[in-house]
Amino acid sequence: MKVALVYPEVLDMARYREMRREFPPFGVLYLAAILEERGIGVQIFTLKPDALQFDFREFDAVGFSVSASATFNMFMECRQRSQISPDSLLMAGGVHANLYPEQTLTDLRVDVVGVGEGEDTIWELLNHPKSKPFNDVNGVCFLSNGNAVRTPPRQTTRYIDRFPFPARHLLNRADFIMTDRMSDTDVPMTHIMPGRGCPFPCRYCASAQTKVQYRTGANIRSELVHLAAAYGIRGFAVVGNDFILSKANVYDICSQIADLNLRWATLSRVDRVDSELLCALYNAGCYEIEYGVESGSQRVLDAMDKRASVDQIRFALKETHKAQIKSKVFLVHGYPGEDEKSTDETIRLLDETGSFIHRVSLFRFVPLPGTFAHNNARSLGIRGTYGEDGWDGDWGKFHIHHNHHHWWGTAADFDKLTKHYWKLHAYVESRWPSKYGLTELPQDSWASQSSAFARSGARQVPKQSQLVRLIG
Ligand code: B12
Ligand code: SF4
Repeated sequence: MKVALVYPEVLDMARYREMRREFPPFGVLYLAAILEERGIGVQIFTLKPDALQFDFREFDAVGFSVSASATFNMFMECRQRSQISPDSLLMAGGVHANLYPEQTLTDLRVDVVGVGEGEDTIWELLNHPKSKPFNDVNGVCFLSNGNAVRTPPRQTTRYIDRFPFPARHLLNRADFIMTDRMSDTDVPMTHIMPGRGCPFPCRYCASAQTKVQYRTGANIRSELVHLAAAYGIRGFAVVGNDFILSKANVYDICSQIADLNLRWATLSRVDRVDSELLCALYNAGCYEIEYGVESGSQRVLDAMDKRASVDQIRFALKETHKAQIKSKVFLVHGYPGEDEKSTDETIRLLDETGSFIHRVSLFRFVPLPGTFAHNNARSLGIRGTYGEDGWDGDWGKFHIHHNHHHWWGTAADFDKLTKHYWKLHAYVESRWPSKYGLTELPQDSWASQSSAFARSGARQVPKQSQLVRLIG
């Protein structure tokens, strides 16, 4: 049996002029690994704005991995233009499909959508005759007599060490071994995913309240040892949600990997670190922590339900500096309620803590599908979201880099908000200049995705309530 797995590559839009790639798709790589382990041949196809059409006729099954809503238009175009055997099983999964299985099923015209963790689901689907209803496979959505039906949810695996390591060998080496990522050095590195899920409720993030799963230190060590032997990595970056959720897990990982002498970077919330933990991270090779700071305004942090305080931000940045680890700060400007005062509070905080900060990434707020903000758009005064009046069917607008879309407030409010954003942007650029002055949306992948959308005619969005019927 041969399976094609399809994922969209997007460029790192913060560094688009260098044509810098984002890092590899872990969903697809984990699925490919489990299938290969069971003797199935897998080929990975990468969607790019100029490569959306493939010949899949030799494959028994095609799986679309719709990892983010922003790329849904690319999948639509691929589905319409590619050649697919009528006997192939067409499947979809990924974050967007998990959020909107019925919409994905009908718009993408696939046989079945996997909802949730996919490793066991995809295996069961491939062993299931396409002609029979998928009632006996948990965690899927499919059409039955013209209605979309969902089967009972797939139980999430607790012990994720059982999954084989991502099948990176199916990609070109340059797609996962990178030399331009470790803070201005050319250390060969790759990305690894030590866990899945996040228990926090941040209202702008689609990872909120997902089931947390950890890999053990020993399992991560084996992956790193393999990556060093096979590809010569000397560093790695942690991918996923916030790394420091369970301190016990982080201590376990640090103690397991310290002697590998790898340089590495990770992500954290500000409220999860203390001096002892930072010391353990440093001793295990950690050289940079990327903090979700988001704002210097307590009012905005509270509105976001960030569950972190401005004092905790100060503490984390100072202690990280003391531990000789660099800090990168992520900011989100423009959550409903943001104004000049809150913008100034963020600038003041950056001013005060600036000597502890090595890099800053500034984003404008986008109500990403799957977030509290998206799901409560009306009460927050947000317009243009899926399922609400004014929804135009264009998923391409849910990207987060250089996104100047007007989401909430009047035109005058938005003008003010935009002015405040540029004020903060100017401060950040003056202190942590990016390689390029990034002021406009680049005319590359997102623009092409939007035109792909226009050509696809994907505006007929069925109402979820018309489609869902739960069977159990
Ligand atoms: C790592 C990551 C990235 C990486 C890698 C992306 C990738 N394609 O894997 C990078 C940095 C490149 C990235 C980029 C972007 N990302 Co991102 N990313 C993540 C993150 C942190 C983890 C994703 C992940 O690897 N999970 C682990 C894997 C194992 O799980 P998975 O992908 O869901 O796959 C499992 C199942 O879904 C299922 N499955 C997947 N595919 C299929 C297919 C079939 C057929 C079946 C049956 C099952 C199945 O099985 C898999 C294994 O269990 C998530 C947050 C999160 N918690 O999900 C955000 C997240 C997915 N990203 C997000 C966004 C917005 C983006 C960008 C649009 C940002 C931008 N540039 O504007 C781009 C889009 C890139 C793209 N190509 O899709 C949002 C998406 C929200 C939304 N509704 O759109 C998330 C949820 C983060 C957030 N802040 O809310 N991202
Ligand atoms: S922003 Fe970080 S802490 Fe908040 S829900 Fe998302 S991943 Fe979790």
